[in-house]
Amino acid sequence: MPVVELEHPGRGIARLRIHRPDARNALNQEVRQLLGEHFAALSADGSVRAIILTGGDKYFAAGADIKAMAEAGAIDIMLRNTHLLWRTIAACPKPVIAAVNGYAWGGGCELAMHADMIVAGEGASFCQPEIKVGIMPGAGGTQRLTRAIGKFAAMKMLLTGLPMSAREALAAGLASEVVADELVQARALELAELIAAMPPLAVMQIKEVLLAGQDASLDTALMLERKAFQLLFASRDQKEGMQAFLEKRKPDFTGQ
Ligand code: DAK
Repeated sequence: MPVVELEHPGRGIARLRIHRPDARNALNQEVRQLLGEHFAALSADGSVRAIILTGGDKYFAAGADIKAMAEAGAIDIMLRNTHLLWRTIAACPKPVIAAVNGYAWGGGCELAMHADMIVAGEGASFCQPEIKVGIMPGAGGTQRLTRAIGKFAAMKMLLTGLPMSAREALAAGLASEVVADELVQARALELAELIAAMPPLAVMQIKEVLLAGQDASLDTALMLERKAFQLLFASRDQKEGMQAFLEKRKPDFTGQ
């Protein structure tokens, strides 16, 4: 089995599953490379409407592979250019749902934060323990985490390396939903199916505007929203959605 497996659990849905159970799904260069390649391909695949990112039923990912970093020098790390692989995930225009069981630690927590929604199992935990091995987060842990849960909660996680339970993560805003461990995959799939049935252009515009707007001034962000809103009136799906409502029938969205 490859260390990242691509599955198609439903129409218009792709699921990427990290599979390195002996290393608690730690992210080595092969995993990152494959994630990057899959995300690039799925981003360009018009038939894909939602992506589930998971580590399966036991572990999401316990961070970057420490064995592959322990002896590395600064230039080795720089030349690995892993930010280019992460960037492919961040740039994915399709909605991404992280289905998290077990550890989402270090780079695993950063990976989950690249998703647009996080469905966590009761037993999941989120942690940025890099400080305990002498480093700090390098794939968004200081920035995406702070944007998600605010300065004081983020500082606590980053400076102490203490884990956050799934329930705490939900309360803090780091998870979208918490469900029983055995329901994580089913719930993620259910949400992906809901989104896959939505008009794809509206889905993409919402994701793009929300993410771009987070780092813009409110005025600029509201303008982005307004422009995207106006643009959607050029879509067939807007006509179909509103017509279907008026005719009291189910809309048939085509992505045009
Ligand atoms: N790396 C490598 N191997 C790992 C690992 C990891 N992060 N986590 C677990 N393993 C391996 C263990 O070494 C062990 O291997 P064997 O001894 O069997 O060969 C096996 O998985 C099982 O681990 P445990 O026996 O420890 O399992 P437990 O269930 O008892 O504990 C644990 C699970 C997750 C609590 C524990 O394994 C643990 O604390 N793991 C380390 C967690 C950690 O510190 N994670 C942060 C790593 S640093 C970058 C961007 C980002 C990053 C780096 C660069 N760039 C842009 C350049 C991110 C850095 C990090 O994530």
